[in-house]
Amino acid sequence: MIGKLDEAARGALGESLPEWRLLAGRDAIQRLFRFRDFNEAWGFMSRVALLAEAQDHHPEWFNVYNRVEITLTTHDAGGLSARDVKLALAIDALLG
Ligand code: H2B
Repeated sequence: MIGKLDEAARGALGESLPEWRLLAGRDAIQRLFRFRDFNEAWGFMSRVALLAEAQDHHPEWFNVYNRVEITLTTHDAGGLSARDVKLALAIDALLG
């Protein structure tokens, strides 16, 4: 069973994942992505889907045309865990 992030790891989030914000009201991080069009957004989502399968860790997400909103939390832990940080870093790395 994976545990939740400790205080030190939470404190480091602002530096390692500056584009992600902590959600109010739930233990999760979220980032909004905006692309040129749906084709680019869907291409990105396809790459994130492959990452998610490879890591066996899956996003909550919402897409409208060129916008993708990704929320990460660990359902097995009931909140943020190292799995969310790992996936968020890999998602950021997709964007170069
Ligand atoms: N994704 C997320 N975001 N949280 C989880 O707890 C989780 C997951 N658990 N993907 C995984 C799959 C688990 O259900 C499987 C059985 O490994």
